[in-house]
Amino acid sequence: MTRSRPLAIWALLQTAALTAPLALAGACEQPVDEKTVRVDIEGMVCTSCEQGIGHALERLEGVAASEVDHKQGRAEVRYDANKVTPEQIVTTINELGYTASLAN
Ligand SMILES: [Cu+2]
Repeated sequence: MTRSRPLAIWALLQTAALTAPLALAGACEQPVDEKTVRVDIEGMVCTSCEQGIGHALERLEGVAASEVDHKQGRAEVRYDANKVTPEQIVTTINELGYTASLAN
């Protein structure tokens, strides 16, 4: 059986060639579907409120950036719609003790 060894190596290479791209595809990130949502927030009274909400939002996976304005009582949040929903953003703010709702 002198041919079994090269054959085994050939089979191994074939397997590697077939599975390597698949493995890479699996490790690949989903495409980013970036969106912006505006949230009305009641209960903010100072810049600490803005910062607390901003930090909480940016800890949410999928939130790219947020701008929170306590004077206007709103926030603008950039997020990846493949990772997080506007509802999760609203819930996160509500859990901090504010009253948030999606702005139209
Ligand atoms: Cu405050």
